[in-house]
Amino acid sequence: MNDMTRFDRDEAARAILARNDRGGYTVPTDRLYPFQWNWDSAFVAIGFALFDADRAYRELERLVEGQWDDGMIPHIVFHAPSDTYFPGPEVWGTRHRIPTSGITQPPVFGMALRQVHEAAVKAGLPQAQERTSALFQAALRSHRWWLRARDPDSLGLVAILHPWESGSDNSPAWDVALARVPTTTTTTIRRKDTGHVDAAMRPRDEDYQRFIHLVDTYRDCGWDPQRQWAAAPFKIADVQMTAILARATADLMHLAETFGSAEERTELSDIHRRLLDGLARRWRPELSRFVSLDLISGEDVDAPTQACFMPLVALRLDDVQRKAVTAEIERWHQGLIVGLPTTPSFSPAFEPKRYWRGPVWAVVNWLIADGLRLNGAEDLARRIEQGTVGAIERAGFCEYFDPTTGEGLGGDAFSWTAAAYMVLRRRAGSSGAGAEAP
Ligand code: 9WN
Repeated sequence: MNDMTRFDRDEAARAILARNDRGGYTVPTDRLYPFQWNWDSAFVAIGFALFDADRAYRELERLVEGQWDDGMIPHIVFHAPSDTYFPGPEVWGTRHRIPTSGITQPPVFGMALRQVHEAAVKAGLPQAQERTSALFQAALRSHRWWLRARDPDSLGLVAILHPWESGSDNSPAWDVALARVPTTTTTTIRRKDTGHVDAAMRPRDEDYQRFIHLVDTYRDCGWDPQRQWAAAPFKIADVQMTAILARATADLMHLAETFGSAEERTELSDIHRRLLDGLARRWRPELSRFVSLDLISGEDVDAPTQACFMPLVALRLDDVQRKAVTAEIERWHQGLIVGLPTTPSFSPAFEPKRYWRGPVWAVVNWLIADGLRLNGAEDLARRIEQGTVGAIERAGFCEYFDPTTGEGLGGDAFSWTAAAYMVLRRRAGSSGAGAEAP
């Protein structure tokens, strides 16, 4: 992509979204991920909002077709059959109107809705009010589900019951907890991912055995949230998930000024307060980061991963915390070509090419930069954005990047990387071309 102008690259990013369009929803990439994924679609909607607010709404509306009656928005909606992905709908065995998975993913949805709404109003799109209003109600029902199903003890932290819910599937953050999950499965595992990309860039077979053991366990609970909560052998109150939920709640509070009732505004403020308090308690000054809580062992999750900085998207840090976090993020970048790595190179768990154990993801940098900017660390935010844009300009719209070499890895022509490029290039201000992350 090095000989392309920024205009050409923007066109290339739009072309990827067009190529991955399957009829109002966007697959993350062809074949490797042939369905609609929850948080991918939310990021993609924000990308669409830059040039086509109607299509941005469609992305969210199609995702909501998969929303369960209890409010959960599943992590995959299987709109049309495909045999290039495992596990497909037959493994999940859920009973929604259309086939879906039975778990969820980070609720970027509320963040996206606010941005799509603002873009639609700016563009004078007809029916923007009605469309936002319907999606606002869907988001509100999903946030209620989160608090009810995933914080039943009112910790102010929401829990994941499966690593796939985190979106950071094989992160070292789950190593200790996942080791307790048996590798036995009743489902036959037929991995397809390693037929599309190098197995060295993917989770290991043992990870998949545990992932599928969890799916088997929850399917045996009939996907009932209370039974799953009681049976879960993996249960982590996750600071990344909680932070995204808290931030999305703040965005819904903003929309609620127009689209919510007085009761709904109060309800959202209460949810927001509860989540901010929960997150604030997870700060560990001796580590300069936030830590998740393993609800089965009662222990802190002390593995350093990108999740530890995600609370910045929701919390206003005090001066001491801000200085500590920015110094820590700078340390994570040292010696690397592209930041922010999902696991720092000083960690024994660091693997620069293996999925969530080191590689850089454009959407993670997008959120972290957003959180840094919210907390007044404008310069570092811009450098992360420029570094990400530069990496995409050098290596293409790949799924993720090796932080030590900048090499593009995983699937290519990736939807959320295309969306991230368009958004970050505008936010970073000057061209990212050739720019290195800090
Ligand atoms: C399982 C689609 C998704 C992302 C996740 C990423 C990966 C799926 C997989 O791909 O997960 O959900 O099969 O590996 O980890 O964040 O949403 O891009």
